[in-house]
Amino acid sequence: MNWNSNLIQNLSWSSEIINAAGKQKVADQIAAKVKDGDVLGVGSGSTVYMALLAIAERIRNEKLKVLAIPTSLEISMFCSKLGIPLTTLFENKPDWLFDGADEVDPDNSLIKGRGGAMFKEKLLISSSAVNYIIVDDSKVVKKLGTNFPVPIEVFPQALLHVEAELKKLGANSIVLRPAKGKDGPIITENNNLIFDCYFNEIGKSMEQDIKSITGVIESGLFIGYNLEILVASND
Ligand code: ABF
Repeated sequence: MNWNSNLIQNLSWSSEIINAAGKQKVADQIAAKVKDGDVLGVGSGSTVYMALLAIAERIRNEKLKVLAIPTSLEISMFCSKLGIPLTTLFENKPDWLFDGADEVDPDNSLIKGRGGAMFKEKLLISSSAVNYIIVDDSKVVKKLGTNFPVPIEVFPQALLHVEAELKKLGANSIVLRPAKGKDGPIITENNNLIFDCYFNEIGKSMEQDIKSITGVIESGLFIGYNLEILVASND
């Protein structure tokens, strides 16, 4: 391996989050798809982490050469911990990608971004020809916005402007996402803020309507993307 220090080796993921049988099933399905030489787009979240564990085992056992393009700093560090070499969009394009989601509707539209990494997640999904979304059945909903708000990454100085424009689009609840375990808002990897929004209705044009507001970096709405959804039950 490499010079990987204990700082990275000691990273772990809370077992409460990953303790779902469905997530393990889809994680294993993803690991089985990996081929020697693949460049993988790697999303974020605990299901992705479980898939990385299974992929790392195949890499070790079968001496596969695989490169990963991660969507978050957290996942970059986990790849390093697991001995999965990293690359970037400067050098490579993903052959295929896997990522989690918070909600999946009957049209395969998604809400993502609970980890705040939706900008990079969307960039990688847009850069990859084949995209697998891996979820357990608790994520399947009839209508987007049932259990999760739509996260929206906002340039800090645009906060009030974006809030006013979101209200015009029918946002009925807009919360500035708080930092975990300390005062103040959460700051994204791109040094922006996040609104979590509920809307009266999420129509087909909502992703584009939100994106067209000056000051919006990206939203966690994924409508009409080329995605293959892998769902497994928790039974
Ligand atoms: C990322 O991780 C996010 O877009 C999504 O919000 C979250 C899903 O996490 P988990 O797999 O832990 O449920 O994919």
